[in-house]
Amino acid sequence: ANATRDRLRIAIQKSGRLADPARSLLAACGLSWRESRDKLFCYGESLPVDLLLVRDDDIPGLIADGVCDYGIVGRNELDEQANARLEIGLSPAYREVRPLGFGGCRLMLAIPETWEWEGAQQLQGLRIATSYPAILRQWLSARGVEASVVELSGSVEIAPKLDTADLICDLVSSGATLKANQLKPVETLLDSEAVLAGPVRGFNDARADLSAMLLRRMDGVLKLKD
Ligand code: PRT
Ligand code: ZN
Repeated sequence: ANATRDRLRIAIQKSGRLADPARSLLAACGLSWRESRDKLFCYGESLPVDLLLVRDDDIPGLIADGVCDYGIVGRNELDEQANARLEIGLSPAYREVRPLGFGGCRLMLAIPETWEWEGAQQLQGLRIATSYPAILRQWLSARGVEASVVELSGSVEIAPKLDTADLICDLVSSGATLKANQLKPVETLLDSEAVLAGPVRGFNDARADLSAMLLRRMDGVLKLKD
């Protein structure tokens, strides 16, 4: 994990919502690449900064294991995996370095439209479907609520209809998906957006200067954006 390297390696989503904006941001920082045939690795040409194209779920772990130095990932994914690591006694091993201003969404509790929202205590004994079990468990325990967390990797919003859960905790942007499933958002657990995630400790090799330059350029690009 602490191997010396003279190139910087950044993990980004291969395809999905964050893939294009992440590449555009890095290109705006002056980076250019030559893609490998399998399209999983992009070799940095203008600077020694390479890209690894992966599932977003893999990004926190790749940084924690030292396989990648930085990653562009949703705060929701980063926090979920940090909480999951804490639950088993591991330190996060990565941190949020910069918010990036795209991929905005909120992790919210949503209940059937016909219910009246009376607060967290109402959740006692209920079943909540989510892809973010660690964040949800943390939120519930901070409020002294015992509910059962039903972990689903996708299609969380149909769980109440299928009666596999009473309500859900899911990402919301426009709210159209909730509406289409007769659900209404009632509490925000997390305000999320894409972030640059990086190591907890600095580098003691060529990556230190590269990293400083990348952050400087990124700050310049982000400032231009707002
Ligand atoms: O394949 P891979 O595992 O890499 O991709 P993925 O399918 O896990 O992720 P992807 O591409 O769907 O999302 C990547 C990141 O985008 C998420 O982790 C969030 O940080 C961010 N993001 C921003 C969102 C949304 N907005 C969003 N709306 N991720 C998911 N959604 C879902 C939402 O849960 C709902 O089901 O999109 C649906 C539509 O949302 P509404 O509210 O506009 O209807
Ligand atoms: Zn994913």
